[in-house]
Amino acid sequence: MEKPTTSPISTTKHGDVLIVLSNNPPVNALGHAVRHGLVAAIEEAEADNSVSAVVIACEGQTFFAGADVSEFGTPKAFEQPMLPQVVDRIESCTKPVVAAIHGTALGGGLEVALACHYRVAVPSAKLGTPEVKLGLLPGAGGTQRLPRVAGVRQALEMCATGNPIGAKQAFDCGLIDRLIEDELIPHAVGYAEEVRDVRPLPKSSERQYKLNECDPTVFEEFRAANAKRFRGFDAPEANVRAVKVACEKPYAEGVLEERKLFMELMSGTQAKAQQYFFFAERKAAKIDGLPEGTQPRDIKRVGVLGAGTMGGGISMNFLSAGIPVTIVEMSQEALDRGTGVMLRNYEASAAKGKLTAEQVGKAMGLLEPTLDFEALGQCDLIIEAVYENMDVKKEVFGRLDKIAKPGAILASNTSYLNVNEIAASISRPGDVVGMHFFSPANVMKLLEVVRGDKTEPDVLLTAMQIGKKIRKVPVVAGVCHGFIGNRMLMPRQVEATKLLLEGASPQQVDRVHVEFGMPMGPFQMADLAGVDIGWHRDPNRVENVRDALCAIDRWGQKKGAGFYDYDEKRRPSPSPVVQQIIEDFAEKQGVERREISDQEIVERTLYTMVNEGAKILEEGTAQRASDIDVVWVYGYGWPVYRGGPMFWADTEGLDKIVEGLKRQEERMKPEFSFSQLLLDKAGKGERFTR
Ligand code: 3H9
Repeated sequence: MEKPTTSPISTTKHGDVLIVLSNNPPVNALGHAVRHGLVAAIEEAEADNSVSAVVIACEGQTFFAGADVSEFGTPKAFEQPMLPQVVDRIESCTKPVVAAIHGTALGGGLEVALACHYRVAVPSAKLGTPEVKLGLLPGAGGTQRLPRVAGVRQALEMCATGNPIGAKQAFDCGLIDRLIEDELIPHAVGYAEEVRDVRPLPKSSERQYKLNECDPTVFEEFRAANAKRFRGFDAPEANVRAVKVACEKPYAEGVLEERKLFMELMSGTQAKAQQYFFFAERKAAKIDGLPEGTQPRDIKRVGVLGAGTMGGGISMNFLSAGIPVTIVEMSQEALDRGTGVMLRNYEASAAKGKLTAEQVGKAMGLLEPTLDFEALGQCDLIIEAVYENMDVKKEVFGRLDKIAKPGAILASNTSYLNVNEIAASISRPGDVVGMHFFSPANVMKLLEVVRGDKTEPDVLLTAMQIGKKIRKVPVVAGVCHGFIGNRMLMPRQVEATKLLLEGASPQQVDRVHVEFGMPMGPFQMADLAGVDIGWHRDPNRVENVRDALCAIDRWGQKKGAGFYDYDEKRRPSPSPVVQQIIEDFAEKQGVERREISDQEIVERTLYTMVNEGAKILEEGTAQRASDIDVVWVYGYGWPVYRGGPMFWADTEGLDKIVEGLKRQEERMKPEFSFSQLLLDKAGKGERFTR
């Protein structure tokens, strides 16, 4: 095994305990040098007669957060020692090894801890196996050791969902041997001294009793309970199978099976997509062209204008993050209704055990509901969530201009409108930015931060940073109709509607999208959001299928009818009425109806989105292709195992996308036109993403 020139692993002796310390910022990922250093440290402990126990700990913000994902797909990942060898070497150490955990012990990090003979942790630590979120499974014995230590049910939950557990829960299930309130390393050394003479050494791989306790029906139950959540994904099922193997075969065979499943996943497209997305999400936080030294503005209080569904949801994000909110409405009734909904939402979370009553009280205690517009004058960031109309927005911004304090950031939650035009209507355009939340705003992770031509760099930076603070995934977008997400929705909607006239049914179009992995298709989405959104509200003016549906009150789920019929439990069924409306329109417009293939639906509704994404990219409306993918995964439920529309296009091959679009070009005119960037990249055999 080749020795790295400098090692992130250092060792020091405290009495007869060897402290092995990793210093590999930012998250102590288990790259080659760390793996090498860990094995060398164990060899050192074995060779030194004055050492009788070992403590493995990390410097910085966290215990090992897993394998180094940036090594995946490179020769570095295969450099000896690989992680399975490292963990085996730790477990086979003839002297007791104690893992001292703070921050997050994740993935390979938890596998290192599991290979240690004992684990101690601070109460704030989190432990998990998030590999499934990267399209993988724990590949260094984790699926075999975890059920033996924490129990099968717990291991199944952790491996297949990837969600971490807190140290307290880890202690309760036996994953942690002792919780340490303060000064982790000295106490871990104390613990090592207590256990130094205990023999035989407790090895996770040799434990059996928790496996014997396992009820074999647990696997089927778990699969059934999570079927919807895991739909389309390869990795959760592979995790379930690997944990099941632990119950069925001896450890040595189990790890071989685990390795096989790991390699299968690793070589598949889903893992590549999910690993790409891991970095895409983190890259999205970076702002291109930000002048060096730009500092964010201080946000102590946020103002929200409008207590409707959007305003209430937006407010909850800040309250949950401990930031006081002043919320303004025009009537007491609307204000009471809005704050009532917020409270009920919080209480519903508490009922599910996601929050304590105390946390609900604390969040609501930070809310100042008022009818006094001028109260917004004390806020550092004001977000308007009023009616989506340019005149209304300008009027509101004009009023804010008069009362907002100097330096306050004025944000619009508009989902389509021109932020430059709004900014130009007031005396401080540099303070204006778009903050486009997605509905339900307290749940959806995406935040499009719209950078106007005049938006000051520190305003943009503040909006991005506060977005992260309220646990959103903020993405910078430029000004255009619909920004990144809604703009790409438009060509999809246009073609989906045309396809209905040409012979497809709403259910066929929706099925193709659901089979692709989307949570729902365009017509299911229209029914859910409201077919009447953006409708002109004149039942006598019927120019298209949507107008016809709205005119007869088929506004979607809320009316029990839209593109589909709904029963009292909101279960959809195809509607003969809608079918007739479609056929009548086709006849009126002289559209010849024909059989539509699923492939045509893919080409006209999904390939067109890629084309629009490429336009967004070439105009600079998105900073990078991966930002578009982040928008679509977090804002619209694009299946993460396909990476996002731009990554998916790369996977398909851009030449194939262009070919498909060319096939459909005539039918898609006049609305459709090619993105030059797409044509160029396809011509040169290039990709959008790396
Ligand atoms: C695994 O372990 C497989 C094994 O079972 C089997 C192997 C054979 N690698 O998220 P942040 C970077 S799979 C490389 O913003 P936070 C990240 O890109 C692994 N780099 O911080 C970012 O870089 P930059 C299983 C990593 O405080 C910086 O660190 N483990 C890794 O919000 C800061 O990250 C996981 O999936 C990594 N593993 O959150 C854990 N992790 O500054 C993944 C992070 O250049 N990591 N980086 O943009 C996390 O969940 C979070 O990073 C963590 C910190 C909670 C640790």
